Amino acid sequence: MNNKTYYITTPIYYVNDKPHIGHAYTSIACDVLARFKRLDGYQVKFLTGTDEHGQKVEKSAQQAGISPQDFVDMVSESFREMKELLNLSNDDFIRTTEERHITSAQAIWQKLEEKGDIYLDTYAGWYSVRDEAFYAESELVDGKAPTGAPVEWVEEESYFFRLSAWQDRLLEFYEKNPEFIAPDARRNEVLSFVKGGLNDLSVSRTTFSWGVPVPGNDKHIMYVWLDALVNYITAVGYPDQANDQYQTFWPADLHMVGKDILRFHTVYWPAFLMSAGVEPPKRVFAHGWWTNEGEKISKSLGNVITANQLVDVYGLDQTRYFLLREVPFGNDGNFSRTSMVNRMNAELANNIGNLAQRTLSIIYKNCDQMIPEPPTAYAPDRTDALEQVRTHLDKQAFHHALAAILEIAGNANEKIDREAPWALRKEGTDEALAKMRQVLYELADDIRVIAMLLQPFIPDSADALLSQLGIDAAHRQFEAINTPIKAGTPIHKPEGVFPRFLDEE
Ligand code: ME8
Repeated sequence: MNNKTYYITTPIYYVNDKPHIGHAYTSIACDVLARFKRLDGYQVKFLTGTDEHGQKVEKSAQQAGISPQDFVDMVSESFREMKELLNLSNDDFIRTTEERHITSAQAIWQKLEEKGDIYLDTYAGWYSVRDEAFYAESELVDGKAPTGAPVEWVEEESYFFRLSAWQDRLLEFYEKNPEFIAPDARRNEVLSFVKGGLNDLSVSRTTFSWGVPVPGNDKHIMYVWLDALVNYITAVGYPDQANDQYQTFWPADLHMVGKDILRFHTVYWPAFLMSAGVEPPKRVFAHGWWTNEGEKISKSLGNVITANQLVDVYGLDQTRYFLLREVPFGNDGNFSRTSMVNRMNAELANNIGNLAQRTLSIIYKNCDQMIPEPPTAYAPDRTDALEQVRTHLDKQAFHHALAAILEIAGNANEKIDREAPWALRKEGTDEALAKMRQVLYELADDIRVIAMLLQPFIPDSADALLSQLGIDAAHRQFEAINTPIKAGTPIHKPEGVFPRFLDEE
């Protein structure tokens, strides 16, 4: 039985929109971590899915002129298709309209109620449908939500969650779990928000019906955020806490979210869970926001970059690589065609692709189409390289992890230029040919390590490289990082893995 486990989640996406660069970003980041952990010997659960209730979705269905159920069935499918499109390795895909989830959401509601944390009153205040969030008068900026979303006045009977009573326990929880909120700047934001005092939270609505009915009073439906957050425990079988999945995977190791939904995940969610007697997740990482050529991405500006467009124009692994390489994870990022093309050409095509193509072509032509025998054994300790990548990824520092891998490629490129195996072959003496075999063997093994470490980021291309090198599946797991490539392994005629992008514009 494997006792190293890892449970990672994306937010569940609203089905009011097609998947775009932002959704792709979060999902790819999670996929990289899930793949890394699997290669590192962990039993992994990677969850994603769709958030299908609430006023925003109901409105979108009305605009589309179809029933909410038909609408969510249709749009959730385009999110499910991200798995194929982006080569995601999620183990489950949850929809909040599923029976398993409705059971789970109602069960937690009953727990909160038994605990005395839910009471009936009247809500009178502002609501933003776009954000699916309640706002205090004092939070409004020029009559709008702080996010810029329009707000409407709502006055209706509502159940409340006694969030105010959880202030001290939340602060104590943050104190005891300094890794719970990342990056640090976000942690500070949350701390000062909670220290400023918490109001009770309205957790039900009565003026529309597209949601989970409140147990015992189906005039009310549950607030979409309470409903949505629960997905993370539904997927491990809640309310059954004795089952295998729950026992193995809860508490989750990481909820990955965008900075827009930090408060829901780091204030409301742990409060709900503690109230229900469920352990909070271990960590929430809030990443930054993408703009397009310097502009905020929005439907109304018509500058939304869909996940499909990215893959069609630039390629799948190129997209995966760019998104995690371009921006220090946690910061905001700007998408531009120029920087995308530069990264693809300079780093994937030149730095890694050429290294592999040059090395393998010389081996193919001059070493009987097999990995040559090196005169001197070459088995450097690769533990440190792996450890560096692991440490960076445990902090969600994707950009540092990639930089560490590129450094190995940089060193190998220096080696090939310095040792010039083509010149050694030309020289042709026994001594020169022995040296050539040595250099080529070393380079092949360096490429093996680079490709192994790149597997989580660019799975198809890394697979192609490892296959060219004749590395079998068992030797692609990280425990085999120190098993050098076998001399005598036949190689196929090498084909370029990273085409250069020729910009017609
Ligand atoms: O908030 N840049 O769903 P959502 C980076 N259903 N990331 C972006 C982005 C951008 N421009 N735009 C979107 C919801 N994202 C709720 C979540 S979870 C229990 C419920 C990503 O469809 C980012 O991860 O609005 C953000 O948090 C998420 O999409 C919001 O997706």
